[in-house]
Amino acid sequence: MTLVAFLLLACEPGKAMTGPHIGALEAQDTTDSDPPEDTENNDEPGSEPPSDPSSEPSSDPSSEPTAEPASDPSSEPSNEPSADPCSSVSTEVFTVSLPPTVECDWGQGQNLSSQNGRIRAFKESAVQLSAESGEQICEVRVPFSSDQGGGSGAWGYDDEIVFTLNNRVMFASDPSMVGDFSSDAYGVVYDWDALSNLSMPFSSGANAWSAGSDAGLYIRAAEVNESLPSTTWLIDGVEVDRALQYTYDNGVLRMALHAYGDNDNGDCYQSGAQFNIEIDVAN
Ligand SMILES: [Ca+2]
Ligand SMILES: [Ca+2]
Repeated sequence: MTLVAFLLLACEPGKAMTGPHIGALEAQDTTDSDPPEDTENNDEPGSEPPSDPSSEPSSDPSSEPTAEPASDPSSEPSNEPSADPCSSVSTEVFTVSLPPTVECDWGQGQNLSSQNGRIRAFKESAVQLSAESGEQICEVRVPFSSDQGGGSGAWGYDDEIVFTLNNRVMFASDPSMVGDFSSDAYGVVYDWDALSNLSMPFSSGANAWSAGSDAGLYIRAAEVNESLPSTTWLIDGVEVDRALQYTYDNGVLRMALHAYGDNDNGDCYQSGAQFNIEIDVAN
């Protein structure tokens, strides 16, 4: 194992919810035949993604798109013959689990006190993987990229939600939430200070913002402790790759859900998501 996964949970462990109300967003394309360590084993009818053979990656995983032989005759022939560490990789499959959150901690940490109609508090559910010293992450494949076909399942949130990849926004439940965020080479940078105390959109999710071109994201706000069966996470692969460049540059991969509230019991709710990712590490 060359990568270490650990959870950064804002929710109190005792508040982690289990039960039939909690859905799990699962990858549509699960190429790993071994079942991951899924302790929740959700068997909700209708929440299982269809096994669509057309969602299989069309590229042979052994064909290593990152391997670039020095075919350019103008390149210096006297240099080392194989300088690209990613010319030979090993693929590891990780099950990413973003546990559910509920109930804002008003006035604690970075949270503001409760106030009706304003974005006052958040709860974060995050996973981070770090390469060991000297290890090079060559490629990451995440199901929510349009390059991988997306992931579908039962999922819900209340009042609003933002999903980030390497601290760059992949989607937000309302466009107004990203309006004050800045951008850099990796994408739109998440910034709680720019988001806090804005007017709470109370959006349905039908007008959600996603990075890049609309690739087919489908999210909807839910009642607390409920999830909606047909959620689809699907983000423009160009923007996913842009955010993943941070991982290739820094050896760290982080994904986080941020759920928001204004003043109600049950705010800062999201029902939890789970999916598999593949990581190519240089041999
Ligand atoms: Ca309220
Ligand atoms: Ca609320």
